[in-house]
Parts: sequence; structure tokens; C-alpha cells
Amino acid sequence: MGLTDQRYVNMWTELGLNLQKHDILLGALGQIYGDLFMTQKNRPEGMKYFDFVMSEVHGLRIKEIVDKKKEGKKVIGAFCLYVPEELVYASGSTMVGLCGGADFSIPDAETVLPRNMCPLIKSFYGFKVGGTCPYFQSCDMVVGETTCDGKKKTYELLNDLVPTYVMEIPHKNDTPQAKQLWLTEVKLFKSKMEALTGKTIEKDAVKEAIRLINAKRAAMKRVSETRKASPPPISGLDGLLVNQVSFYDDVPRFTQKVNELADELEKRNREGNGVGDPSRPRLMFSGCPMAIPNWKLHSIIESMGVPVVAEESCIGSRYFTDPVQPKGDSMESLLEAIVDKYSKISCACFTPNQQRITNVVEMAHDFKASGVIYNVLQYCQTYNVEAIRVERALKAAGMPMLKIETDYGSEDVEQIRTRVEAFTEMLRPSR
Ligand code: BJ8
Repeated sequence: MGLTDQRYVNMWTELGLNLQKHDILLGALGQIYGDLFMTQKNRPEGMKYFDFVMSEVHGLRIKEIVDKKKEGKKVIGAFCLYVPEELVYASGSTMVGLCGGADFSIPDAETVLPRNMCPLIKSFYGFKVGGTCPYFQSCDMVVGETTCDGKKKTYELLNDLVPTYVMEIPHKNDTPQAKQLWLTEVKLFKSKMEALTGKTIEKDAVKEAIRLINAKRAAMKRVSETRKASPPPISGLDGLLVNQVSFYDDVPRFTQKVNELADELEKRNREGNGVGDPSRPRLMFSGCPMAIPNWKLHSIIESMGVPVVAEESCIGSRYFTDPVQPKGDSMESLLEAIVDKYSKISCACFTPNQQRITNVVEMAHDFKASGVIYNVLQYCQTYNVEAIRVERALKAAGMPMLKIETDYGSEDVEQIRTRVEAFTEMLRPSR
């Protein structure tokens, strides 16, 4: 795909993409993807679908989204799991994830934003400023949230470039006041979607959207569960890719393909057909989200023959662990169930955040990890400070942890490799 790909040039032009820069991005992405993913041995057949999605991630998928817009449907961009996608789908709209995982767009961001900021924020802002992301260009509205300071202040600037609606997220998650604030915000968001689409969101549409997204989460959880096997039936890189693609793909098709992949992985486990050497340690990943195309730590770790078996992250377990479980049939009950589910997403922005500390320890044991790699994106204070309590809890449970603070650049790759090597050498092999 590129400038020479006449199938999409008109569409990209109409979306206002900077074609020259975009072409460089696609060229670089294709190269990195080929080097990291297509060279893996014994990949599941089901990953061919995800290879295809990635080869068309700025092409066919954007065309599907643009076609929906032509039918009058709205496209909503989001940066956080706390935006209730059930209400977006209940309104007949489509949601796409806009978190940035690429170094490529950061120079554009730094023409405006301070340099000493989290790369995830700089990356997404740079994609909008530089006009290099067709998902951003397709959005009728983007939805931010009051999680970390860097994000919420950047949303003020983003609003100059694209209509930006911000949800107020409580910073405590287990008090009646927090739940009440959240419920109010969910109701306001529902009204906002109704105003944007010009349609009332009916109860049956919310129920159907809950069913749709629950099925997606359940399929992803099935894949995740298979990775508990030793050896795991799929690499950490491919497991991560499935989680990343979930933020872009058409929901029913994605769910079907993930279930087909889960069928294959379960069969592989029955046959003992895994990837990697079962006598090596296995690592769990925890911390900041890894948005596409951030494959940095997984690729470094797995290049040493050490599998990554789980991601305790928003692009990972925090997304799919809990379904929305309505206790009644009224709109109020449905919205309360959404609030209940979303307050179980244990982002480090919450205080106190004991549920995450407990989850990390339980997950590390469930996935039979030999140790935990804790990922902090540079300048992310919430995850960096929370690492202290996570490490203490893991240590008390006999689970070693290595914290890595990094950005999207390649300057520290060899240094990280050396640290991970030293860490895995002292770990016991997987149980
Ligand atoms: S629920 S993790 S998706 S906020 S890494 S931008 S926190 S400085 S991404 Fe997140 Fe929602 Fe939480 Fe999940 Fe700020 Fe940290 Fe950057 Fe972060």
C-alpha cells in the first residue's frame, strides 16, 4: 500500500491526509511488520487474517469506515477504555482507538507540545497535527477523559483540530460518590451521542450493543486463556497484535476471527504444539498500554527465546476481563451495569488502586509466569509510581519484577536487551 496504490489515493486525499508523509509511514510500517511478524516460526494459521488486516489497516478498513460515513453513520475516536463503546454502537456509530504507538509522529507533536511528555500522547497528537492517521481524519468526534494530566490538557489543544468531548472520570473507583459521578457522565455521554446522531438511543439497542461487545471481549479472553499452556500456542507478539487490532476492526468480523483463532490455539494445546522452548522462563507484561505499532518490548524479549504469555494492560487483560452484566432490564440498570464494569478497569490513574495490585499478582501466578516485565512509558507518573507497590506485592508473592522505562525510540534497545537478559538468567524456568 502506498502512493502508487491507486485504490486508495482519492480516499486519502478526501480525508485530508498528508500523502507524502503518510507514504513514508506506510513504507516503514510494512518493513517493521515484515521483519517482526512474518519471520516468526510455527505461527498459527489464524494469524493470516491479522496479517491481512494489518496490510489493509489504512486501506480497506478505512474504506469500510468511509462507506459507513456515506450512509450517515458517525465515527467516534477514543483514547481510553473508560469511554463506553456500548453506547457508541447503540447509537449506530463506530468507534476506533486513536492512541499513538509510533515514534514517527512525535516530531510533529513536538512542534506544539513539550518534549518531556508521555510518547503515547505525543504520538496521537502528532498524528492529528501532521495529518498522517486516516482513523483520526475519519472521526466526527473524539472522546477524551480526565485520566492523566498529560492527556486531559492535550484534549484542550486537540479540540482546536477536531471536535473533542471529554468525560469526567472519577479518580476513586469504589465509593458511592464515584459511582454516582460516573453514572451521570455515562448519561451525559449518551445524550451527546444522541445529539450527534440525531437519534434517541433505545434500550434494545443498548442491550444489543452490550451483547456485541461482551462477545468480543469473551473471544479475546479465550485466546488469552490458551496462553497459560507451556509452551504457549502463540507468541506474545501475535497475542499482543490481536489485542491491538481489536481497537480498529469491524466488531462482528473480529469476534468471529478471534474465536476461530481460539479454536486453533485450543487444538494446538491439546496436541502440545506450542511456540518457544518450554524449559525457558516465561514472562508476563504489565503496565502502560502498547498502541500499534509499539512492539518494542515484546520483540526484544521474544528475540531471546523467552515467551511473553500475558499483558496486564489496557491493550490486554484490562480490556476483556469483565463483561457488562446487567441486573435488570431498564435503561437505568443497563447504564449501571456499564458503570460497574468500567469501574473494574484498574488504571493506575485511580487512587488507591489495590484492585490492580491484587490483579497483577494473581495474573502472574495464573499464567505461570517466571517473572514480570513492568512497562513504564517515559514521563508516565501514575504507572511509574504505582510500580513501587506492584513490585512490593510481587516480591511478597515470590515473583521477580523488572521495571523498564522507555519511549518509542530505538536508542535504548541494546541496553534493554542486556537488562532483560540479566533478568531472565536469574529466573527459574517456567513451571
Ligand atoms: S484506562 S491506562 S487507556 S488512561 S501512558 S497517556 S496514563 S502518561 S494510557 Fe490509559 Fe485509559 Fe488508563 Fe487504560 Fe497518561 Fe501514562 Fe501516557 Fe497513559
